[in-house]
Amino acid sequence: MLGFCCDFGYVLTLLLSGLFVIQLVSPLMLFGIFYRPGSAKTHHYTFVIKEATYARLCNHTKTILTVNGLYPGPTVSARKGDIVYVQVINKGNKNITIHWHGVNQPRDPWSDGPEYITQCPILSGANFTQRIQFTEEEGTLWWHAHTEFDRATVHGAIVIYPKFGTSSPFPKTHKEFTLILGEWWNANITDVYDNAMQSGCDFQISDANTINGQPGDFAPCSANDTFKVQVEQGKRYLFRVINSAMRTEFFFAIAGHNVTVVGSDASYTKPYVNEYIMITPGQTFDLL
Ligand SMILES: [Cu+2]
Repeated sequence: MLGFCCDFGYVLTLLLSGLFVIQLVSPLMLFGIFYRPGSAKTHHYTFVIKEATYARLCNHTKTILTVNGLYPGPTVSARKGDIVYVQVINKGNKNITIHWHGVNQPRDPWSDGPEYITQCPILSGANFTQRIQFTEEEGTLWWHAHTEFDRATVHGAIVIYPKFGTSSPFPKTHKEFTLILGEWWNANITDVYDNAMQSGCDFQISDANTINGQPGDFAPCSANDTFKVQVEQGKRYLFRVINSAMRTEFFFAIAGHNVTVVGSDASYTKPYVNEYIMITPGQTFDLL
């Protein structure tokens, strides 16, 4: 009996100490399994919001709000699992926010962009650093201003590559291109917004549709500046198509070719072959 008691106590002590060791070790083990040095990176970008002069459609020169003077704005690129810090310096003439369209931002919605919903706008003359974590997203998204109609010119692509050691579930491509579909107004975009708000009528229709900020070659005075890509016959290309338009749904096709949809809104899809895609504002498609 005594022996049994001792044995039992001994076993219990062993068990308890074992549990303690397991409790102590398991987080370390998990840490060891999932932590790969250098696998996730931190990136830093600086977005200076400022006015810049652009001319489209037969010298309709106007001042537009931009990031770093660029229209469309700079591409943010990272790998899945990475964290990006964007310091937004507002040198524009109005308050603004930047939104990371389609990024989940788990437990960190406070710099997601929608003005007066997840954050106050960044005042003219102020700056604010926003953190974007790519936890689930892989493929193509975009960022844009989230104040009034500012996103008409304040927008750019987000490209999220697979983690190191993993690859996209579609055949390798020779090269990739980002195509941001958008709209150009000859009028000041703030006036377009204010007129619609004051009258209660629909927004004035844009003067041109654009690809990477350029109207098509059939638009007036635009043939020389049309966005062009060079491709070689027989090679496979990835096109990241983003609809940054304020109000227009687009049909997009490549003459003489079918397109294969392999992703949408930073998620891979079952490959789908068609002659064209229909893309709504805010949406992205990855096409082969
Ligand atoms: Cu959006």
